[in-house]
Amino acid sequence: MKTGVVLKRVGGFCHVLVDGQKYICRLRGRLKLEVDMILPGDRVRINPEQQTVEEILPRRVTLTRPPIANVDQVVIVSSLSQPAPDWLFLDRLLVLVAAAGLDSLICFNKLDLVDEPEDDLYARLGYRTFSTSATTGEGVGPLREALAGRTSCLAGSSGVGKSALLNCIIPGASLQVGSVSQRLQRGRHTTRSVELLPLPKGGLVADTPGFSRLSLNHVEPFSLGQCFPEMAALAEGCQFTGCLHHQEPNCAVKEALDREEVDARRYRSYLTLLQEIQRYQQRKY
Ligand SMILES: Nc1nc2c(ncn2[C@@H]2O[C@H](COP(=O)(O)OP(=O)(O)O)[C@@H](O)[C@H]2O)c(=O)[nH]1
Ligand SMILES: [Mg+2]
Ligand SMILES: [Zn+2]
Repeated sequence: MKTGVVLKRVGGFCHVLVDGQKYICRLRGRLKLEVDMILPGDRVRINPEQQTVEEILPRRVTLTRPPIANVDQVVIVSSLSQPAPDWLFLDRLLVLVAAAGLDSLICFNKLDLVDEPEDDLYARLGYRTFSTSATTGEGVGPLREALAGRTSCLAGSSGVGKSALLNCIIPGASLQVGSVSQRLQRGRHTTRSVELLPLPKGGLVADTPGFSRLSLNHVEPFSLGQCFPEMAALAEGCQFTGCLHHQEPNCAVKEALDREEVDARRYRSYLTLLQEIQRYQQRKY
């Protein structure tokens, strides 16, 4: 018996990676009933001679959209140009990843298209950021290091260069890279099964169609502030416990905002997302 990790599931078969080697296994006996519950990233015990999955090991984390098990970190990819960065979308993804209890890495791609790199606000906020060009390969080394040995998935809008980056990181991955318009023509109903790709230095990564659960409806208003590190750090100084940093008096976040110590654009993102959550909660009751 050997322990491995499921890379993908095709019908009743699992592609399992064990010590760098791939096995295509069917499920044994009663496990057949559980085949639909197996996700890429699940750890399983296999019988290599029989090519059978004998046991599904307990799961640490489950992501539903994209459906992957045991993800450690999410790489949020944004492009510096073409398309221009969508900061609200980046902040929304950062909240989604934090609310899922996962680490986020931010990758600013298409560095070759800009003269000046962005002022790295996000690095100052404590996020791990990377500036890369999938075209020239610049900056891809540190990102490759950050993926080594961990299970990661990529998130971000279509066209920012997720597949191109993975082709750079994994020689021979040959993921389909396309222009934004080509993609739209292909239609939105194209479904791809999720697959984890083994990385050269160990670890796994999924080139997913992105985090498609983009609503924050499952996040509580107070937890939202906890997902903005600069606000979470100040919240203790607010007069009210559970302060939402919006209309409350003596709010340490708004005071810091007035002193320009909290970035105004980040605060606007926060308010936009807060109002979205609050509107949802009002409808619910
Ligand atoms: N100039 C430049 N173009 C890039 C870079 N990375 C990706 N692209 C282009 O951006 C488009 C979208 O890339 P793709 O990897 O398919 O994006 P995805 O939708 O996020 O997977 C393609 O035309 C790529 O050639 C980059 O670093 N620089
Ligand atoms: Mg892609
Ligand atoms: Zn406050």
